[in-house]
Amino acid sequence: MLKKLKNHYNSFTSQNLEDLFKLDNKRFNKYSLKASNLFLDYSKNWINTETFTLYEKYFEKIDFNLVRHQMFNGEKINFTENRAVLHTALRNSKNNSIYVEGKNIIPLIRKELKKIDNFCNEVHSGSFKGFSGKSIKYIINIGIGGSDLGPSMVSEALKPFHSSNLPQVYYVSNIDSADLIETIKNIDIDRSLFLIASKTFTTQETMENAKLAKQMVLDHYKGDIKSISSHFIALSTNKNAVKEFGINLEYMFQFWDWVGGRYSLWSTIGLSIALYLGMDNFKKLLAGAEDMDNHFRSAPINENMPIILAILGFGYNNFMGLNSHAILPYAQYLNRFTAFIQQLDMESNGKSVNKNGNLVDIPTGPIIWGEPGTNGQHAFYQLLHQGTQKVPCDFIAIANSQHGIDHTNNILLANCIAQSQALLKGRSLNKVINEMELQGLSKNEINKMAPHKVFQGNRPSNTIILKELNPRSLGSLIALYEHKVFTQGIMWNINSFDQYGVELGKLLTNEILSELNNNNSMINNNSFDSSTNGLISFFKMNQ
Ligand code: G6Q
Repeated sequence: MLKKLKNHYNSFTSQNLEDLFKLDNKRFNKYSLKASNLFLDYSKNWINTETFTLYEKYFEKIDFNLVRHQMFNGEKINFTENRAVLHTALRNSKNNSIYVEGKNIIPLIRKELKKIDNFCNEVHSGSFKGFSGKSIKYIINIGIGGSDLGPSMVSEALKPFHSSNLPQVYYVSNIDSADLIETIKNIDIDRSLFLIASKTFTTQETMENAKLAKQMVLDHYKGDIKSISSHFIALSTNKNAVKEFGINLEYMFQFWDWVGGRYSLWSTIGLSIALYLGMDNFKKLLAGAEDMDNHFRSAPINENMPIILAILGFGYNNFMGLNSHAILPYAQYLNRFTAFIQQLDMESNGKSVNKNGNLVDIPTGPIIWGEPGTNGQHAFYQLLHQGTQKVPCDFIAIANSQHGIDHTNNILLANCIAQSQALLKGRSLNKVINEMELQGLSKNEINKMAPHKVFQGNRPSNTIILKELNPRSLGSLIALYEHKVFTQGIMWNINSFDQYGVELGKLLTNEILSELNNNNSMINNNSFDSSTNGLISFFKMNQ
């Protein structure tokens, strides 16, 4: 099957994307679709009806429908960690029973959601008070990776939905103390609530930052330990560690091992979102994701938005050697969106061993990167247009401005459309020469300059449009990418839900840390290479 797909993609190499439009004036209509609050134009890609026919067969071969069902149904598809993968259950408003190890988890989810709701009411109404009796105005989420990127991206994206009577939110993730120190400058401890967000409650960065914050609060209240339960709450799966830290278990918000870190914003890890934007908005975010879940579960392959994105990426990565993918939101509020998708995609599908334990013989997850437009246009787009490698791009645009300033919004949208058009059409040598002749340039000048002004074009892109950036459409957008990544994981036959690749660095950090912390000038660990030794010594000599 993969051979057939390879031959199919080989036939594309002689097809210029722009010519596909010339051959078929209905191409845009054929290769665009609306689904759950989003619109996708994928016409500027190598794709045709045969592509879908071939992938339909491929999906049968890899039992795609079965694995998709297994995920939604709570089977332990994360087999290396022996866990179900059920972030979709967190936004399931209908189904009354999904079982994990014989236990229906839906009532557990509802209970925790209700707890979030009640707590938001307490904080928003001012009945939850800090140790000195003042209401809460500042939320500081301390967490990293999956316990930070999702909530911080959503809070940034939906800023216009924050009303000024709700608390402000800050996110501290980096072990570099600058992160916490700079945040503390903005807040008044009497009115602050620290959310310690950690699935395991053992992550070094989060626990060290949490301890620092705890010490600051204790110093502020002259060492009175009772102050901690008024200013710290926990979002975690690890009751014992939360208790040991000194957080009142009444204010521990639970989630479960079947929620992966990078899929956890829908769980109690999203508490900061609900506190900052209000519970109604948090529920709309969940509803938007559920819209996309329903679409993903039911639409046929050629009308299924996440599957279409997955197919396109799979084809580029595997058969056309395009191993990098840019996510380019034309929306300042989506400033952190690419960073979020980067983790979602690269941590899920950055794998080189398949489900059978063998090394893969095809490329898996691509490099995901990008920045919001139009800023990126003045930075790295040069390479997108004239570099030696083609980079498939996802442009993400919002039809309506958040602030009713249509004039600048249309400039933004025009830029977005122009970029995908330029990638498609390019600018030929003949066209460049004609333009230069019209400008009255000499033959010499034209010969010297013209090659540098040529754009090859023939570069693929998608454009995803949200009518408005609101909780519901954002929920759908995030779930779109979650399901794209899931689909590709099945296509590559890898486990998208573990992340052993982040373990080794953690292990080595502790060995190096003990060398950095000891007072000896000699390094005790003789298993280090000379570069590691040299770097440790250099730091020690310069501290
Ligand atoms: C995500 C990863 C990772 C994780 C962080 C934080 O899928 O597992 O980014 O979220 O390492 O882990 P804790 O929530 O356990 O602190």
